[in-house]
Amino acid sequence: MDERATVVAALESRGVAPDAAVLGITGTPGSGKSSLVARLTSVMLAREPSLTIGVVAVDPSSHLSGGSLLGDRTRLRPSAEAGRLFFRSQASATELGGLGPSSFQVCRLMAYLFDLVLVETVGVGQSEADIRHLADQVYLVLAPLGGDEVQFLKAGIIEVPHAFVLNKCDEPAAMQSYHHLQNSLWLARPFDDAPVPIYRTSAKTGQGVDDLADVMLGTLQADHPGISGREPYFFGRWVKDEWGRVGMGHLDADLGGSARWLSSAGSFERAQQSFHTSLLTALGVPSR
Ligand SMILES: Nc1nc2c(ncn2[C@@H]2O[C@H](COP(=O)(O)OP(=O)(O)OP(=O)(O)O)[C@@H](O)[C@H]2O)c(=O)[nH]1
Ligand SMILES: [Mg+2]
Repeated sequence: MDERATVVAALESRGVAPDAAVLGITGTPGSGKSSLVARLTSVMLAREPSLTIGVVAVDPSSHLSGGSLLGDRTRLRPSAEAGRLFFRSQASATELGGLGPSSFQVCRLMAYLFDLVLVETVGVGQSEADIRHLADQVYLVLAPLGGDEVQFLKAGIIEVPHAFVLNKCDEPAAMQSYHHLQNSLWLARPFDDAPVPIYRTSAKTGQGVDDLADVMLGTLQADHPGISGREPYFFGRWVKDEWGRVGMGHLDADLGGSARWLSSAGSFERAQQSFHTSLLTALGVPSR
């Protein structure tokens, strides 16, 4: 077992269950996701004295901007917040910054350790639709007049978020972009029961950040399905990445699919280990 599996096993043996709410913060490069996350976490930790938050940035550039930005802010924070915020930057699994099975495993481990997990990803294409398989709520961050609405319409990703955040509202073009976005959504998502919320924020001035922090804290109270329910999808992704079509065929035809295999194995890590053996056996390769 690797270290991560050892930690999960230790937590499970103490009866700890992964119960965090997971929120996805996605959006175009430079729209202010990391700055916003820094502000939001600061407000949330101040409001809720016992709250703990884990942040994962799955982002090719986060080591340049987001990571150092949050790191700097974390160092400057008052000691009351010390130990309640954890930041982890993760190289993306794909060139486009999409999520992979290892992002899932990092989030799952964090879900054992924190009350709230925030996942920052760059949303540039269809691969980003993966975030909805990981997060209970997805927020898409846009900057004024980026033309992002059109880009997201084309990529089909406009259907993914539960809410939009128009950041950089301190900029003069913000109002025009807000109306543009409202109109695009009306056209692009005609089947929504209620209009999808658009929050207006400025990570620079702090405008609108308190309101958005309240909305996010509300998710902690609401029912969230829990990270375990997301295992079958990411187990399937792992099999596909590691073993391709042969692996998927074995998983579906011989083992009854991800959910069944996971429940018979008892944990994600054990399912991975025994899948390896099972596939080699099915292929007639003697195990060492
Ligand atoms: N005017 C203004 N600038 C902002 C705001 N939020 C972020 N910025 C600036 O925008 C730039 C990008 O901010 P980041 O927070 O790194 O954006 P990001 O979306 O995390 O960027 P990547 O992770 O590289 O995709 C930085 O120069 C920020 O200072 C805002 O609300 N208003
Ligand atoms: Mg960032």
